[in-house]
Amino acid sequence: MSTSSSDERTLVLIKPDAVSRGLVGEIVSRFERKGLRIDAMQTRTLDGDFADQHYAEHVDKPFYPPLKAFMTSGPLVALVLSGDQVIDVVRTMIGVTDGRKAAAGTIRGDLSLSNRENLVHASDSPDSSKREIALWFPELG
Ligand code: FUP
Repeated sequence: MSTSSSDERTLVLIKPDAVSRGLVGEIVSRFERKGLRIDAMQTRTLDGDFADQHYAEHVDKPFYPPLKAFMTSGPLVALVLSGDQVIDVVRTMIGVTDGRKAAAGTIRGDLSLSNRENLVHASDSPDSSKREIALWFPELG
């Protein structure tokens, strides 16, 4: 697989609903077939403090308590992916937040019917990618 110094990185989480539904292989396979590179991949179970750090921008929102309960409910798989324009490419591949509204062909559009249990997280900008990779995989910094 070709790489270049201009390749970006992004932080992806395959959330607890995807793990419990046996969809990790399906989701990782989509990223691999796209041509993205897996730089790190690890199973983790979050505690509440780590969830608060990851979702710092959402901790005061009304939907956060059930989101926190969901994200700490079981193991998830964290990945760092790299490739040309990987941040935007992966956001397009996962679809909009609400699985009921996400386009067919996207991960959420094909596999989720929920606005909360929507299978995947992916960094939404270079700034969030940098922050999230430093939080999840400080050894890659
Ligand atoms: P996204 O970037 O698509 O993951 O979405 P957001 O950053 O806006 O939201 C983060 C997570 O909060 C979503 F993946 C699911 C959850 N969420 C809710 O549970 N309810 C909402 O109304 C909005 C988001």
